[in-house]
Amino acid sequence: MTDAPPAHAVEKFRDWRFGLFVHWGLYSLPARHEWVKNRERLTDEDYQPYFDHFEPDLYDPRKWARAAREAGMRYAVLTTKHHEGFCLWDSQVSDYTVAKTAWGKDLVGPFVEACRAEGLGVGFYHSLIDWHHPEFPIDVVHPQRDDEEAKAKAAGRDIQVYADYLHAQTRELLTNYGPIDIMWFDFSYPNHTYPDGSPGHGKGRDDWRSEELMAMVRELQPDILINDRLDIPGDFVTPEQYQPDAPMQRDGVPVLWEACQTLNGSWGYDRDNLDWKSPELLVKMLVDSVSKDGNLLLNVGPTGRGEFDPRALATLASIGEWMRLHERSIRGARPAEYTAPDDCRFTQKGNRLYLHLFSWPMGHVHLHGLAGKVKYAQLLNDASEIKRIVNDPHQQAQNTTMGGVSSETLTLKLPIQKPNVLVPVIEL
Ligand code: H79
Repeated sequence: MTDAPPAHAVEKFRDWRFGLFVHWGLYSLPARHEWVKNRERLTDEDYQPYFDHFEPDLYDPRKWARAAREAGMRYAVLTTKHHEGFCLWDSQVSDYTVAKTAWGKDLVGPFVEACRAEGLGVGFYHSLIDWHHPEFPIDVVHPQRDDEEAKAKAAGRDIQVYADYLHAQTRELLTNYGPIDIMWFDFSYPNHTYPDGSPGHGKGRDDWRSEELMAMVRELQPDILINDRLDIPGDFVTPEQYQPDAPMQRDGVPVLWEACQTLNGSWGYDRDNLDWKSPELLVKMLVDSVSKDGNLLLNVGPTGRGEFDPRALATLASIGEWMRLHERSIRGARPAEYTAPDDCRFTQKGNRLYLHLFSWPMGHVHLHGLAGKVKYAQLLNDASEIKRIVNDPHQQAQNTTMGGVSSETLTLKLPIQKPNVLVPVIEL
């Protein structure tokens, strides 16, 4: 047993750079956010119709895996169980599973097989929170405060009985489906203070028995990477709907990280939500993550019938077209040792430097510290040459037309028209 994953597993994860998150469960039927049970204070009885009508007749995970692969993703993480408590596999310790619905069969196994067939790494998301289990003390009913309703619901419940269940389910998932690359637990919220200053009761490592759970995960899957939401340090950190400012650190030391982002602000299928991010913004988020040595895990919430809806597919296809032309600057890439100009991001692979231009400059772009270091420059999308201008302060002609640029600076002359790609990349 080890307390860290092997180096080859870490490097594989870093090289992937881009993955698919899938949030799928009973909440896909109300189709108004995966927190609907909590947000709308739905009782188990209110929620029962979604269990009764869950019948994903169009489920074909090969289609999901192919869409991910074509978008340039290299791994996929599925919600085996979200906060609602519904299990997408035939758990032996629960009746609240897909096996007990009209559909009647495991959804996790086919997902794992589809990922493997498309060459994708496989991850399991598993909720620590469980709004269905009879021994889980629900203490977040109202998002702004602990309230009497929550206290009444939590009374007499024994979280250690729930922890046994959590451990048993994790064991099933990591025993029955072969090698799994990522375990993504969600989430801890140690005792906290609400915005109004009132104390909030939370859950953390003692509730989940996190040390013991993590040891079991490593014992069952020695190469797995475990995220950081058990309220003890994990193998990678997981900023949620947030791009960090710089490569992430823990105690001053660089740490593996993965940003997770939604397509439209909801993780579960949310039919009427119109807050869709543009493919351009999503590519920028991917580039931004890689430029800071992180991954991007981009979420799709499939419909209750088991399909990615057309808006999600169109977005993935646009990103895939960009990735087809620019994969070189992303896959296996690392941060660069140079500082990028305003509104640009650098990535680096070997002796190639990739300049990603988030806005199109005014005819030239200035690269400080790169004079004399670049043998050739080209647009990545069409391999068209980009002319380099070395700023020599001794040359009178240049001084009059291009004054004030340091001799350390390499200036690139750009076409007036922005290339017709979401984010242009210049390879140096
Ligand atoms: O699965 C997706 C989301 O459903 C889940 N994580 C992603 C991957 C997620 N939803 N919300 N959060 C994570 C953070 C929410 C925190 C809050 Fe609270 C819940 C703020 C108020 C209620 C926890 C409990 C912190 C304060 C009280």
